[in-house]
Amino acid sequence: MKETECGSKLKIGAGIIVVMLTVLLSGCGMDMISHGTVNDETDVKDTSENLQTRNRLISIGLSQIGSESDWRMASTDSVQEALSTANGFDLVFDDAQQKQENQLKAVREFIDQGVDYIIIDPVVETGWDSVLSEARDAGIPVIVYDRRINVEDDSLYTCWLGSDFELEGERACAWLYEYLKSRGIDRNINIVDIQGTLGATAQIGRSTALEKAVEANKNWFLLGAESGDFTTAKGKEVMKEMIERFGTNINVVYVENDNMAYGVIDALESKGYTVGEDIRNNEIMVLSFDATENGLKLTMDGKIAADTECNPLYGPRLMETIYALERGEKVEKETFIDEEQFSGIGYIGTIQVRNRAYTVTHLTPEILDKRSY
Ligand code: GYE
Repeated sequence: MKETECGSKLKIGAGIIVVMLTVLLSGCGMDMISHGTVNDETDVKDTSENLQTRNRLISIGLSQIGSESDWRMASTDSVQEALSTANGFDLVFDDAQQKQENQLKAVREFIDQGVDYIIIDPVVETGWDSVLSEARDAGIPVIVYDRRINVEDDSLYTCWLGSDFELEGERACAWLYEYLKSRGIDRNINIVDIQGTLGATAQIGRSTALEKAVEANKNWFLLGAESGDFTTAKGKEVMKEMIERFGTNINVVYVENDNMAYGVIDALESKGYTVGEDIRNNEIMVLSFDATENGLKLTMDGKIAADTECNPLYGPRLMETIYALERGEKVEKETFIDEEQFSGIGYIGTIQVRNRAYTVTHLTPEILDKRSY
């Protein structure tokens, strides 16, 4: 055997030992998996037998949406780092370039390869029934994360981990409400919505929250809503159209992710508008989602008035979920992630959503420094 081959075999061997030990020893690990810990001797024995039968890397086929945003890149880094050989995984990663047809093709390839698990971040919610039935016929469990799928039969997937996107939207709207109240601004507020990819859970939740808030606040008006597909370039293009249509009537731009917010700010500034909180003096307020490092820099500068976090770090969560399944444990069907909200200007300490107070983090250079994506 050549030395390099031998080295890589050794590494894989070490990986298997690491995963077996980790699976055996980690009964509780992640905060979000609040169920099914190994809690009696029988469980431990079952687990060890189960793992001995596997005795190799766990093969995973993961279908990622694309690389449309900073959020997405951070999410990809996170899953690739966690689902590594050293952690006991053999990961086949597929980037679908934002196209569902590519995702369906990738999943069918994973089924042909006979992977142990299929993981999907679905670009849109609908259209998954047939391919997931095929995965079920092949006996391959499917884990969904971030965005959701909408299928007739929920038992077609094992579990979903992700954000409450409508809650994110409600928090953004509640922040706007509190801001206007605290500044005594009671004039009409004209809003445009730069939406994410239509049919994606993140878009549906964030747009729905805005529509409901406009319904509930009699002096808020939604002038227009259009998709910028979560990208900077499309966000800029759509904002230019909105400026043509509504010009100085716009008070607030509700942008459904940070990358589109970069494009929106660029479009506004290049047309001579001032982006900021001072609505009374014709500044245009931008609200955004994700709270990536670049988004938070703009929030520090006051160009994004409030940035509502969406957490992209799914790697460790997916890893723990698979370890739990390998131990033969039941996992929660749905698991939500806790998220924050940031603002650098017009400090609002708390907002009320769904009869609960949420803290708004006042952004400081120290917080920004710690942001890793
Ligand atoms: O907000 C956006 C990304 O699905 C939550 O997709 C995700 C969204 C995120 O491209 O930046």
